[in-house]
Amino acid sequence: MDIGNWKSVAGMDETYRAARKLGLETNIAELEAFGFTIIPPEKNGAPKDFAARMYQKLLDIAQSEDELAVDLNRHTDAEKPAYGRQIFHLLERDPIFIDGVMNPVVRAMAAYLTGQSCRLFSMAAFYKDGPARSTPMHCDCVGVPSPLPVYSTMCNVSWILTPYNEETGTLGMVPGSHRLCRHPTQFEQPKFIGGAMDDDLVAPVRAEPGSLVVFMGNTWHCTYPKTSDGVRAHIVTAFGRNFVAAAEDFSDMPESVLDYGGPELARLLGRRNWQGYGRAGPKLEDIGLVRAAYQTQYG
Ligand SMILES: O=C(O)CCC(=O)C(=O)O
Ligand SMILES: [Fe+2]
Repeated sequence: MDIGNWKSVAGMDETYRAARKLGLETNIAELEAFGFTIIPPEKNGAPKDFAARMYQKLLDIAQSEDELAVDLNRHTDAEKPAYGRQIFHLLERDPIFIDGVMNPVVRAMAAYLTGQSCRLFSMAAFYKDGPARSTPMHCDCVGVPSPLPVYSTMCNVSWILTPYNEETGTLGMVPGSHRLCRHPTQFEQPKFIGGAMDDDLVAPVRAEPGSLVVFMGNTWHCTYPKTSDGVRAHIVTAFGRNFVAAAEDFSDMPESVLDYGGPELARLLGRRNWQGYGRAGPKLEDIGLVRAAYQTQYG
């Protein structure tokens, strides 16, 4: 059907038309039904070699950055939320990471899940070289108490950079868990992580490099133990609704990043936030940017 400029779903009309144009309607149906979807490389809206170039940049950073400069990497696997090495604050390191955020498919999925006024929450690489333990079952609504809102407060749009399957320690999703609106309890760890939950409640993500794995913040996920040698990596572009404080502090982004990404990147990085004002109070135009979000969930 034709999607009109429908006031009752203001924001979704435009987002849906964009998603349809990009061939993403099946992915939206999968997100609704299962809480996650895999967008294959041919639909990722990027040049063919994009994921390979992004991966090469990540490898360069992994080699040149002191792993222990990242606080989480100084802790034992048993203490930290995700196993393996993490690499943060990527945007300023190469324009390819900015392209990874501004990609039309990434943006359409982020707007579908967290509204057009969504902002970038973080961009981080999950990087594992050689065998690694599983990351326990969790959902990405960090700090949001249960019951979680039925709509997504957060979403995860991840660039898969290496082959993802059980042996390489892929993500394991619990299909349908996005409707439970709560965090998993300690009893909801699968047997392969040492818990009591049947392993067949978890669906492994099988994806080629260049795929985008997209899931709602409420969707439960973990990772399979990595038994393969070599590197397995994905880069998360996480988005949050306009009222969610970003995990990452983007205030030190060089002007060159903002010039490259343009006004929409600046907005995504919080440069137009109405929150955080001083004595002069918030700017009316910036309050105006989130007004649509209290008319509908899609603005
Ligand atoms: O790769 C991992 O170990 C964890 C990944 C994850 O939880 C995520 O991308 O949200
Ligand atoms: Fe996660």
